[in-house]
Amino acid sequence: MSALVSAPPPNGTSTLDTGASVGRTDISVVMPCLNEEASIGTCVDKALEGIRRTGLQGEVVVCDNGSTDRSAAIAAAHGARVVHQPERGYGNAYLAGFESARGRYFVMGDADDTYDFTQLDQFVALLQQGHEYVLGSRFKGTIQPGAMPWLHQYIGNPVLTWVLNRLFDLSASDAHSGMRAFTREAFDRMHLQTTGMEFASEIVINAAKSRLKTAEVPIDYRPRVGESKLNSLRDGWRHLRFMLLHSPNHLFLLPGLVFLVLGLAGLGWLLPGPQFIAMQMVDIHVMILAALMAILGAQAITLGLSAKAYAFTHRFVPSDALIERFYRHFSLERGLLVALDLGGLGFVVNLQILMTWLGSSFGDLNAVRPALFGSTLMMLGGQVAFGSCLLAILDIKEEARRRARSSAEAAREKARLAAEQPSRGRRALAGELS
Ligand SMILES: Nc1nc2c(ncn2[C@@H]2O[C@H](COP(=O)(O)OP(=O)(O)OP(=O)(O)O)[C@@H](O)[C@H]2O)c(=O)[nH]1
Ligand SMILES: [Mg+2]
Repeated sequence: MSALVSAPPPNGTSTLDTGASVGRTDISVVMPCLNEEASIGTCVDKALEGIRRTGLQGEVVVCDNGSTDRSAAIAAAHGARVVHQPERGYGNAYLAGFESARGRYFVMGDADDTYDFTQLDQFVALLQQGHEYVLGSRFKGTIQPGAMPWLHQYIGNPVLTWVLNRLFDLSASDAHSGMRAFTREAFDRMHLQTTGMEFASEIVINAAKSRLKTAEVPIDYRPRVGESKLNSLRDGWRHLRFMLLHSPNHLFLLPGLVFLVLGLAGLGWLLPGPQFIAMQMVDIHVMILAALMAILGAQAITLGLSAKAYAFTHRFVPSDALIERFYRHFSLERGLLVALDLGGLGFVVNLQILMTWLGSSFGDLNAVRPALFGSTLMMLGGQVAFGSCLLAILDIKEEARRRARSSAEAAREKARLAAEQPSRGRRALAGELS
């Protein structure tokens, strides 16, 4: 494979020259590159060697992310096709690289010589066997001395991998490995869109959500050549933030449910009077806390359902069983009815207190417990009413889609019946017209 070198365009992502584009392309090795002149040449050489080992045809695509050194020229001189992404960011660089890739198998990895691209034949072999996504695992392979800082090896990576596995019910051994492979079709199905380092998390999460057939390969991880672009704290937080924002179940619904149940239980427990735990009196202060917890819980649940509805209707997630089931039973009217019941009950409790007070000619009133209970129910009623309106708004588009789908299905069913039993079909039609 040969390459010609020309000057990068002033802006926009564009392909430079290539010698790798001629003929069939099976494998595209894509590398993001930001000032990696010390290692990029070796990486391209190793990737070409890796492709040769598979016996297939391939190309190496280096996505230059605004390097100010000679990275782009060196990559091209070693036989890579260089594309340019002026918008900084690990995810941005990869997205531009994949967009221009021509192969049916995509292999990705850093341009800093930490990953051994000659091992890519193991990834491709698994893809050829029918796997759709292959993760290179450094923790199952060999991490050479000095390759990974202590903080990353024993805290950052294991903790982030553990959180990711828990939140998304996965069993990845190295969620932030930079060397992976997938089929072109799998890439399309993942709908990747993040721009920074969290791109690595997005791939793992979306691969799972898209139900890709996955496998892991143990790989070697070597000390980096050149300066690291990673900022441990900023990039670690971006991973964590991304995971939480993509998991409304854990961010909202689970804590919301815990708060609501504990809050309601506390309210019910303290409604008749003070209680004792290990000879300690628990009284009105705890009841106030319980009331606030119940309100916070209901709020978090409404927000969680709204977040899920938003993600579903905007197609961030391919499917969501919980929200689909929820909307099968939910309607604005039902929501408002529940709100009316809750709020109404609270109102009646408070009305009774008022009547008693009036009955005693505005005498001494000691009804803090039932008043707190009643007011909390009224608040919850209001919350359910407003929450139902928001959930109905979020469903407007989806509801129209459902209606169109069911009328199309009804028309199909009618046509099928008419075709199957012309006489019965005609009778049914006649009945409908009459
Ligand atoms: N972080 C970062 N990397 C970029 C960017 N653009 C391209 N890259 C490339 O993305 C790859 C990953 O960056 P690294 O600095 O190696 O990040 P890392 O592998 O998490 O950290 P190290 O363990 O220090 O290698 C490298 O090939 C970079 O050159 C960018 O804007 N930010
Ligand atoms: Mg690296």
